[in-house]
Amino acid sequence: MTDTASRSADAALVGAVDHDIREDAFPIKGWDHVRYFVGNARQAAHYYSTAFGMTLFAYRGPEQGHREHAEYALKSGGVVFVLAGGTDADSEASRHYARHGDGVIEIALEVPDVDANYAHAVAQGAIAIEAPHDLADDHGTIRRAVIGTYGETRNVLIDRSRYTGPFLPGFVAAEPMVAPPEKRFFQAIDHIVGNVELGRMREWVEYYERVMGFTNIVEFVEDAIATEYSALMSKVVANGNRKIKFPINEPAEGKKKSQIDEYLEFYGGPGVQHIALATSDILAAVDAMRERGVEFLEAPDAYYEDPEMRERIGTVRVPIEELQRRRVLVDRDEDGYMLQIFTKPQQDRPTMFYEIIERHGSLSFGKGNFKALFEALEKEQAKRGNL
Ligand code: TYF
Ligand code: FE
Repeated sequence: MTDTASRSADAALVGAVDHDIREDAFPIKGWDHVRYFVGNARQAAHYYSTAFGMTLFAYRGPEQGHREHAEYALKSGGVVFVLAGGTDADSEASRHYARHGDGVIEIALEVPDVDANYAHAVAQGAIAIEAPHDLADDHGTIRRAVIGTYGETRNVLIDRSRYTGPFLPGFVAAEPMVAPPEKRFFQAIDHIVGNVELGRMREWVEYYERVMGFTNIVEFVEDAIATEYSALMSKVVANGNRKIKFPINEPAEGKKKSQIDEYLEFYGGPGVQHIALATSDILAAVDAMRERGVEFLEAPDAYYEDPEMRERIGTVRVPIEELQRRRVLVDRDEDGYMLQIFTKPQQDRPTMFYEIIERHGSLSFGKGNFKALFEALEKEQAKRGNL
């Protein structure tokens, strides 16, 4: 999909490391796309076009003989989202939407050999959903297989090396819904986070370790984020080159109702909690998205005026006041620093949200920001009457 130069630029953006893909039991080239089931795909596609600066490039629906769903594929740099809506009450998307509201159904990964990855995963006890099969049209062939993960979420494996069409077989090229922004707001997926039930985090971490050969890269100390602020536990698994990162959260007993319990209750089970989108200019991205009506969680002034925080953060590429004006958070570790901000939930239910992240060497997930972040999150939770 990308040439060598842009591939290495993306690698820096998401904190990837050198890795010999030939020695990997479950080689992955990168993220392919994220597919959502939503209540109204046409309107959602318009929102992601206007508010997130994404560009519609492919479509399939009843006009193409795809009777059950209308599907809109949008991109921003290397990020591809597919929004699928049901065309009648019995469509898969309609049933999923009735139960969960808008949410992620598939996280698709591009792999060099679908059959080899699938065979490895299933031999290691993966939930088998669709064995490898070909999807073809005039533009060539896609090899595809599906394995299960938390809740109803699926991991799709895709080999697109023999395909030249606009997206996937059945899709036709589509014109942008609105003029694309001059400069895109984000260009790569950094990580995708799942929320699972109390006591199940370890199982899902082990699942990715066993089935996909991922490794646990960050071990959050339990009480660093549990009890004191918002009650959750989190572990991150990643593939060999660290391009694919899956943090897994579970609720923990705390003083108040866990934000993870709120999610599980309103989503109706485990699912994707947030997608972190990597940008090379978080200030411009946040300004543009706010201007287009996206709401972000707001860290208090005390966060920026805390001398201990200033000491720990040191110098970053802009004055702290520029971050404070936009409520962008900053964290530093031994490898560098990162800037991040979180949207409020992006659908009627208090379920999925987005993170915008600009990395400068750091592979951190913002541990130093948990207090400020979770206090801001709890304010929203209290407004909803769910704390
Ligand atoms: O992906 C992460 O782990 C960070 C931290 O509700 C985080 O973005 C964890 C839970 C949450 C918000 C952010
Ligand atoms: Fe995150």
